[in-house]
This record gives sequence, C-alpha cells and structure tokens, in this order.
Amino acid sequence: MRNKKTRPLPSPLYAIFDPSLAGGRPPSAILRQFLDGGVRIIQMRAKEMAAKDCLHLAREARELCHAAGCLFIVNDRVDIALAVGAGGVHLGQEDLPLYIARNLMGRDKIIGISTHDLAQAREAEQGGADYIGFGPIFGTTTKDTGYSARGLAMLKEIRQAVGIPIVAIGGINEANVAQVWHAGADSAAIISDLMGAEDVAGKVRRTLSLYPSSASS
Ligand code: TZP
Ligand code: MG
Repeated sequence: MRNKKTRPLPSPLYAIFDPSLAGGRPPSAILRQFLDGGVRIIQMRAKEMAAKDCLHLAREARELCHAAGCLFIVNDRVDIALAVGAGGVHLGQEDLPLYIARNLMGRDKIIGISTHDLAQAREAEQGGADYIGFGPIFGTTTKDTGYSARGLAMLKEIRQAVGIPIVAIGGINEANVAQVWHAGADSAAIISDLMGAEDVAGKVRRTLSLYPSSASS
C-alpha cells in the first residue's frame, strides 16, 4: 500500500456527464450548466463514442472544468485522461487494473474505482484508490451493473470499513440524495436526474442546497 494521504473530494455532488443523454442539446451547453450550478467534480462517460470524438469532447470538457476550478475525471479511458490532462480516471471492475492505471497515471492523479460489495471496496482502498464508487444504491435504468440495489444499510457498512472517500451511485436524485449523504457518502454521483433536467443548472443548485452544510450558501 502506498504511503499517501487521503485527499478529500472537492464536492458533495459528483455529476456524470454522458453525451448520449444530452437530448439533442450541445454537450458543452450541459457542461456549462453543470458548472454554473456549482458542480465541482465532473466525470465524462462516453461509452459509445469513437476515441477521436471522445478525445475532442474530453479536451473541451477539461478546459471548461479547468477554468471553473472543477475536477475533471474521465470514465474508463486512461489514454484519454492522460491525453487531455484530466485530473483523474474512473475505472470499473472490468477495466484496467488499478496498479496498471496508477503506473500510467502517476501518483498525483485521482483514480476512482467502482465497487459493489465490501470485498471490492477494501481491495480498492488497499490498492491505493483515491476514492471508491459504491452502488447501485437504488434501482437505476442508466446502467445494468449486474448487482441488485445495495441500499443505504450497505452503504453505511462500507462507510465503516473504508477510510477513503465514497461516491455513492445508482438511482440517486434530488428526492433521495440527502439520505445518501446522511448514510456516509462523501459525494453523490448522479446521471439521469441531472442530464434529464430541463433546467440543468437549477437542478444542480437545488440538489446542492440539500447538502447539510450548504444551508446559508
Ligand atoms: N454505476 C453504477 S449505477 C450507475 C453507474 C454508472 C448508473 C447511475 O445512473 P443514474 O441515472 O444516476 O441512476
Ligand atoms: Mg468502466
């Protein structure tokens, strides 16, 4: 295990930007709305996109994020994360192993690992992940993870078991996000409730305003 201090995540809301859910709107317009609303972690998830298009979009997203002081994370693609100078990469259990990604990315980049149970969460922490994703917390139609909803009780268990930041994911929305924070998640990852909103910036603002310490902001 490497000797590195745990870094806190910069925001309780972890917005996932998936261009396939843009609903005909320009992807950059959605990114700007995320940032205007106050998101300070954005992950780009473009599963269906050709590498070249993904690179262009990631470069644009990285520039917008950088200007706004927002951490930019690329899903799956270590190559694209490195090529655009992203802040980090997010990897699932079937992606490149953590130690390979760490060798490629270096110690200063953020690496997040998707986990679905206690063993995976512990393994990711011991392997030097900067944070874990954990879920699906609730039912979701955005991704078939092959796992049933993990629920808030399991999230609490994971909170007891690992010291690195936890990003809860799966079926989280404005109506249930407070429960997820309350159960110990450092940040809540949301895709469809943000991407599907008509007023994306407004949705982000309302969601963030539910975070316990943001009462006066
Ligand atoms: N990993 C676990 S659940 C999930 C991913 C990528 C999808 C979450 O999407 P939504 O729309 O916020 O439920
Ligand atoms: Mg993946």
